[in-house]
Amino acid sequence: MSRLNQFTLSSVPIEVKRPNYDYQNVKPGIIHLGVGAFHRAHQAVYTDKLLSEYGGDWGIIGADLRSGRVRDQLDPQDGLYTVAIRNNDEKKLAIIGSLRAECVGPECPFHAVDMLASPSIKIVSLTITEKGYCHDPATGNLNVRHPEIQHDLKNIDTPKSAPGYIVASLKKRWESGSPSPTLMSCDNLPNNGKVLQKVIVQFATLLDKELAAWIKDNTAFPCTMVDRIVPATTPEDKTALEGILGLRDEGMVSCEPFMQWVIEDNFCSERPAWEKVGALIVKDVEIFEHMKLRLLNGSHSALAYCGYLAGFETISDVMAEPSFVKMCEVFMDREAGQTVIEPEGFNISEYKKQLRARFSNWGLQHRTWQIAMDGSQKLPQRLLDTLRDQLQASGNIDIICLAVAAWVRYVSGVDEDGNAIDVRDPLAERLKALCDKNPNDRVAMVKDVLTVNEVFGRDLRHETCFSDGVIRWLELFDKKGVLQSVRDAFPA
Ligand code: NAI
Ligand code: CS2
Repeated sequence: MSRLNQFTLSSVPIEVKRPNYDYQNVKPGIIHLGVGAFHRAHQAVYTDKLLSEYGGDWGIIGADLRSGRVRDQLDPQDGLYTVAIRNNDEKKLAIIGSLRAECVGPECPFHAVDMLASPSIKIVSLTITEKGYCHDPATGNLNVRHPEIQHDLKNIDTPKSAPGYIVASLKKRWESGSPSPTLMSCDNLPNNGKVLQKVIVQFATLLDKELAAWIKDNTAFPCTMVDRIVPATTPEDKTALEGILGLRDEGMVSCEPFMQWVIEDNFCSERPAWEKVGALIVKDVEIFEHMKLRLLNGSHSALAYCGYLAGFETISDVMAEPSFVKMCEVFMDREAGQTVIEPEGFNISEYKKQLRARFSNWGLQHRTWQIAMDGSQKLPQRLLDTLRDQLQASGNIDIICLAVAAWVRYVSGVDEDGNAIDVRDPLAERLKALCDKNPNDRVAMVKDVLTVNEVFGRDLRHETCFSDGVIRWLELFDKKGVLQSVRDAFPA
């Protein structure tokens, strides 16, 4: 089967949207670190629309710091790939041309640093997952004990970590008198720009205090809120697309119709006019970010851990169970919902209904296992910040306790049928060891797990209403399983 590329593009069905601009000659102005599924379905789509309607030197170079997988998918396709927008049984296709080239850090760190340091690059954006920041999720500080940070501080010319690559490139710019780019995080982190700034400045300070001062004075780190549900691409997705396109597209991604991008107006360089294609440029992102991280992502994690343990493969499967829908409604209205502020012009009750409809979109095979990944890096901003606010307010924390209990059960590495769970998390080993210390004593287990400062800080272990709530749910799960526990608690 032929591949999608510049020569076969004209053969795709007429209804498939394609680049109507000279995508092969667009000058790059952006480097994106972490060219995963989300970037290809979100920032690259906004930028493709901008190039199509307004032009500009805003081609994107994708830089991957882990593997050449995406480069190998896109290079044979001249950077072209398809976004398959799924809404239950509806599907719309668009071929994107904004990703112009790929560089792979581990293959040639010098080249990647040089690309990042190029004066023509005005924006360095990131979707490297929460763990890519090498930070302590509870405090946002750089984790100086991280093996890659340790390596990069001694080998800054051949970095391995994202902070290392970024500081190495800023050092080159500083030394050559080139202006700094804007560094724009698009990861699901609270105050993501501030988290990025903190780890970059703390890393640079350990390397060269003058460089750190230059970065502080010359670089901008806008915060963003990003939203589009983009599951990992499956072989079935690619086969189904092949049947429609009549071409093989190894770089395709599937996603929902909804997309939203809120960007802080804080740039030290030129930027694409993303507001012309639907992004919101605002003074303060925080209320948008709270709304999204706590309502969408908090619900997502609760549904993922409970749903996985209850034996559901995808989020839409979980939402087909009325008691989980009820749990989600109560969480959104009485727990997370009470801690967020409704942004001007937003109808938050409509937003919550829309979230539940988005979760129920069975056209997206969004696996509970995928969302359950990296929970140690996700829980703080998705559930524990809400918990702290609730502990100071009305104390509605029962579903947060339920979600944390399901997470503890999940990271113990054994499901309700006694089968091993393939837990993917930077702290997986440490968490499992803590759970294995007292496998049958939930009080001791919870006490041990709450000592993980990177996740729970130093305060939450002292909140007995929280620890007692988690213990209660864990003991309920032992007695009657997650599904029955949720059905009894949230009769639909
Ligand atoms: P993905 O697995 O498709 O891509 C992850 C990317 O991060 C890859 O390029 C990988 O090489 C890179 N990466 C992973 N660990 C890294 C590390 N330690 N250092 C440097 N790079 C690293 O995941 P996807 O779907 O693209 O999501 C990435 C991030 O985008 C998420 O973690 C989240 O922060 C954000 N996001 C994802 C959404 C989604 O629905 N998938 C929606 C909203 C935000
Ligand atoms: C999901 C998010 O995988 C996960 O943790 O909760 O990627 C979610 O799909 C996005 O934040 C939606 O914008």
